[in-house]
Amino acid sequence: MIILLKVGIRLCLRSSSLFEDLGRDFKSASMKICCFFLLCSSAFSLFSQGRFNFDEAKVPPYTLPELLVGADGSKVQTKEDWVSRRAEILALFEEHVYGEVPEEAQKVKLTAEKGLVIPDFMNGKATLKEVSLEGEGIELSLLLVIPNEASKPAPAILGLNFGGNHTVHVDPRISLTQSWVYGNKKDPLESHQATEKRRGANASRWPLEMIVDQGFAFATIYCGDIDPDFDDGFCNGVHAVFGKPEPHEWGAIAAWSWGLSRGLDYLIEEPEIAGDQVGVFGFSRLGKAAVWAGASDTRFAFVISNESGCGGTALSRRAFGETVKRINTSFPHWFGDNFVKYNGEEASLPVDQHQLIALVAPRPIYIGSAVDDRWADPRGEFLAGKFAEPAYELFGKVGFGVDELPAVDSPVGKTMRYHIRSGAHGVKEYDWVQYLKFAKEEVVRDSKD
Ligand code: GTR
Repeated sequence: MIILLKVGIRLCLRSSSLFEDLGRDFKSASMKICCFFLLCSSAFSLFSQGRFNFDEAKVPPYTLPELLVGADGSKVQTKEDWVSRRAEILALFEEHVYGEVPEEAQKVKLTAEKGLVIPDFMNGKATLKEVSLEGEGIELSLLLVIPNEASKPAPAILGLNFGGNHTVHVDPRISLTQSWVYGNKKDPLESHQATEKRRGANASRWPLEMIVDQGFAFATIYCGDIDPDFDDGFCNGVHAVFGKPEPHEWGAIAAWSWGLSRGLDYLIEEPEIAGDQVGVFGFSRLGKAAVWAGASDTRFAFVISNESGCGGTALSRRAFGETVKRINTSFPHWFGDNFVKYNGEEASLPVDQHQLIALVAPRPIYIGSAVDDRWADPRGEFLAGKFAEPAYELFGKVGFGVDELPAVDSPVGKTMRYHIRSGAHGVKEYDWVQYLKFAKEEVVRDSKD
């Protein structure tokens, strides 16, 4: 909107110099109207942006729901006590936030149909396999990259991608997705069908060589194979297969998480993958899905959240950046319909996101923020991790090990880790260097102990 404002002012100035050149009477009514509307819309946008708080000093006090006190008031003191408290928290997130996965969807077993195999992928560093997970009219295309040199079975990282599997690497042999894809300003894609143009378009987010060089396999599924990311009243994707959800049932984030679990079903059976060392990774909206997948499916050995923000690892009650009302308004299809009740009413939510992180305990979790990604509330992500620490402590696990937000580009913690990277919302090489180091230290090493 700053740009709009500048354009509006520039047009006003240009129109006034035009009068001088051409005479006052020449000023066209349409020019005036155009300038007026541009200025009004910029002012309106600035006003609405002002409804979101980006000032630390203006965050009002808030009280978080108890982590280690059961619904009946009993105190959780041991990891044995945690079992029932964990179940209560999980049920609250299902009911009020992400929505429950319908029973038939929980029971589904997809069949793995093997497809393309490229044994010399990335100059022979890895073998690429395409596997189609099918059943009940669902077809999820999983792309798997297995290091050729590393010891097997290999630990793996599974993450959803935003644009189709062909966008994660430039190799022309990777199949183009057949699912609905997003358009953008440069390439509006009115048909919403993938084209060659986007091959490798998101490759910078997926440093496959680095992942493979560190001995990890990598697997990805396009989120649109599970549920296309637009509001269609829950009529497409897996929602179409299992029926229109009730208000307490799944939105797109829960559907994407469900898809991640179907990917894991396959990886557990894949002989070249260490099924007990598969972590889940996600960025932004797909980071929200990754954390919910890790929280709800304990078979995921570790969780990596890259700037998942509101509805991910940022506290909802902390009034900074994106709010529950805003996310439900911009993306009405992401959460279960019950979540709308908490628009502007974060204080009455029965849960907050520190409890989501606690659901991952005692498994390792890495929360990555970026300093200029204020919309996602980096401090709120750090604090959610901090307030989840007591659940990890029940298992003798170490949390971040610091009380204050660390300096930029200085990761902290052990089983629970956190960094605030310099720069904006995105996935950078810096992030992956930390995530792989963490996974090696916390997961691969542990399993060999
Ligand atoms: C934003 C949304 C965020 C985040 C992001 C993304 O517009 O407000 O919650 O998820 O999109 O996924 O890119």
